[in-house]
Amino acid sequence: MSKPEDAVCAYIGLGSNLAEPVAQLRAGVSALARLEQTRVEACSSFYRTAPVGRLEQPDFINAVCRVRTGQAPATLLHNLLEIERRHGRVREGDKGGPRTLDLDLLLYGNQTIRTAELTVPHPRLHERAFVLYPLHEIEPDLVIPGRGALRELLASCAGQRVEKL
Ligand code: PH2
Ligand code: MG
Ligand code: MG
Repeated sequence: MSKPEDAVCAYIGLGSNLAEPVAQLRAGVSALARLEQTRVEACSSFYRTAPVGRLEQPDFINAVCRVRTGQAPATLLHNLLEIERRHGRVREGDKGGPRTLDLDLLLYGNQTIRTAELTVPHPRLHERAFVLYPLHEIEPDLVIPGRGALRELLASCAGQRVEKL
């Protein structure tokens, strides 16, 4: 990292429910570790989770990584989308449907970002057990900008099936 003092802590959600999801997530974590100016500091366990939204699709495998990065949010987003593409992600008619690899920028420091391309914190993160449980595993005391304590958000989605592998 060229200027470590500029590096920011960011959280990335990983998800897959197609083409060997566990292998997809492992490859996703490796790809994050190869990003420029970026170090993977922590990775949660992998979780088997019930699909949220479109229910008629296979269970997902989900995880969350904490990275320290010198990349600006838009650059990091661009690179996450590029990794998804390299892992066979096809986006036509994708809307919440099955996917080989999904990499979501969940949090970028304590920043709130709203551009045409990117909303941070991720707009649905606070209501999704498949994000909150792995996030809580690696960062139990986290406070989500605009949403409050992660610990308290967890309680509100306790009905969603999430099983640690
Ligand atoms: N991703 C979605 C929609 N629904 N459900 C689970 N369990 N895990 C996901 O990663 C997921 C989802 C859209 O990104
Ligand atoms: Mg997603
Ligand atoms: Mg996504």
